[in-house]
Amino acid sequence: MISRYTYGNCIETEAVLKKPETEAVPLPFFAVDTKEMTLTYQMGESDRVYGLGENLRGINKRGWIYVSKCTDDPEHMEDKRSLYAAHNFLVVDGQETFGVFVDDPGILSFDIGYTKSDELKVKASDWNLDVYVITGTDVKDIVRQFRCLIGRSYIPPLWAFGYGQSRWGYESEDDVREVVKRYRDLDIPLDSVYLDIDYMERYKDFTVNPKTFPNFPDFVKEMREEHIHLVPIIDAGVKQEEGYPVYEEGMAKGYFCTKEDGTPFVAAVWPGKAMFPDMLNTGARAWFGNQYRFLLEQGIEGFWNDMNEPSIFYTEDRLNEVMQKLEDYKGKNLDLHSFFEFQGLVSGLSNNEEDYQAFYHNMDGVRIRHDKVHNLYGYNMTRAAGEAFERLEPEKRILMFSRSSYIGMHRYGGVWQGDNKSWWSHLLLNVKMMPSLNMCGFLYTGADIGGFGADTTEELLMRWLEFGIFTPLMRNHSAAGTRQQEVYQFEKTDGFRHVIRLRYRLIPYLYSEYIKAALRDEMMFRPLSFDYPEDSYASQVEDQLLLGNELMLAPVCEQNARGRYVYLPEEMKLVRFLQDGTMKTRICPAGHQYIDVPLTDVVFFLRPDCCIPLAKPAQCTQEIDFENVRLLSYVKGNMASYEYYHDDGYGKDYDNPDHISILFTTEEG
Ligand code: MIG
Repeated sequence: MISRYTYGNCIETEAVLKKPETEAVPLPFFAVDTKEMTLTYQMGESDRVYGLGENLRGINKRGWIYVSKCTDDPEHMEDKRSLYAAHNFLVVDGQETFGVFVDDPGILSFDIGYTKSDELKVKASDWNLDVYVITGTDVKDIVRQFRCLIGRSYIPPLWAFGYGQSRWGYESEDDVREVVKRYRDLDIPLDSVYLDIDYMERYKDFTVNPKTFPNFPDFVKEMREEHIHLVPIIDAGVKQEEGYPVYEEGMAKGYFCTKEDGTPFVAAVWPGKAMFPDMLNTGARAWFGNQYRFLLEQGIEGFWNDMNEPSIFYTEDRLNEVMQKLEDYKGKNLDLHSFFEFQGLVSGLSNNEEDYQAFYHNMDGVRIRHDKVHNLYGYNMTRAAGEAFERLEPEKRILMFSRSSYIGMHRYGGVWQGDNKSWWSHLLLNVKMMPSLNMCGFLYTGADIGGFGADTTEELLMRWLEFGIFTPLMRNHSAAGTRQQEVYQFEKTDGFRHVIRLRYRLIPYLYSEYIKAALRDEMMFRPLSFDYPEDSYASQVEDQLLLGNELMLAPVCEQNARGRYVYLPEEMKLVRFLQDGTMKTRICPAGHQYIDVPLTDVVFFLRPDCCIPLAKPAQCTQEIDFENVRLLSYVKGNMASYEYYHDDGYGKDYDNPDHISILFTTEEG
């Protein structure tokens, strides 16, 4: 059951499409303090708290304070409180079990046992909220109801399940050709190459550098013939430059955000001085969305939206102010206090709170200061694109994922998990974020495999791929200036080939699981406790996941580890794929087991009476044979069965029952 409670005058976020009537009765579970602007729940000693989508720390969120404030901060350290998204949905599971979604586009904090260990306190910065409280038979049921409330998750094209190579720094056609060639020469499958900001002309959105990509449509075609999709990046800020049509048109139509006095709000980002399209304005959104046509018409079928928190390097106004103040320091003897102030002046230029209070949106006639709706910006940039794709390419699925997001955006695209680092702890963070993102509707997701910032290692990349072959978005991406991270940069490529090939064998299963999860409002990745609620140990497991109804994953996330302890809530079949092409299986009893996982082995667990389809190896998604699959099964009773979803991978006829077939077997395989 879902009940809605409204406080103040809510700003419409469109996270929820069909809103239930507002309840008059007091909010259940929580004590409400309208002065403090808080909702407080008294947690039982062993209550667990799940959710918050893209965020730091555990699967169980208890024990920390989180802030919903979309932020471009590439230091994903344990002590941070926010990442790029605001996903205000939680499920408390324990003495009482319920879900809560706080629909508020402003800054919110979730103190989950941080100040007081038994208190869950949600604090708003404005008292205009819609609060949804959801009860149900169990956690999975509550999540399902929530997902139904917020609408069906985005479905990407099939090719987006292939492996993608990316790097900030591919500058030209030849750079891209080289990547493809190296993969093809090594017989390692690949479906896409990502174009980072370097493909543009001086970082101008919807331009292609004519010097480095002299004939872009032909190049896109050449790549398509190689079964490669190019996926360009789009940044939120539009370069301020006379004669640049996107800028001029946006100015003429009044589609950019402005300062209080109506003059342009200018922020510096990659293109230099730039304007932010008013993504919260219907007209501006349609206009910005239409710009994607420039690339669609050249054969592009996928995009990633970046810098849409929106990220600000500095604003013109603040820079002038700071420059002025720096003048004052000239020739002065700085005492410690003024030294730190001096230092802070420059470092405080980026993503400055005050800058977010200095510009305005025109929300279809209502003028709203940006900070009140901050968390909706990236969502609406991606929505602009998604709505445009429906108009421009109604028959086709277009790949779209974003860095910043809010619940509601999950209907238009996926998310990648932002600028992580080549750290073992960030591989684990990737694992932990999968289920919480799924809870909030984000199914198409993955992290930068190998890590974005910092130098990766061959071993980290290998272990990350061994997990990444299960995530819908499987992309190796890294920052300019870091160690080259394409798999062919390393000494032993046979292991990489083996692991990435296995991804392609698993795609029929992964794709089927993805679509079923989207169509049925289910989670593709779940914490163990969601399926084994009676098992008190399962609720403590933070480094294993269930995938679909069939698999359990237990990734190795430690340097030099050649195995790990795995907790099995029940007897399962261990499946091991070795680099020599063989597969080995054995039945593992319930309980704690030490499992050997040599560096290039892929290991997962199959649940009783389950089977999954496994395709023959393929070099790209187009070559996968979805019909002639073998079944990998664990028959404990009489039979193992699987509900197999399979369609053409491109059309939108999702609900056609012909796409479902039941596979079953009575034999071990
Ligand atoms: O300020 O476009 O998260 O994936 O490579 C950095 C360059 C801007 C941040 C993205 C990252 C991308 C990078 N971008």
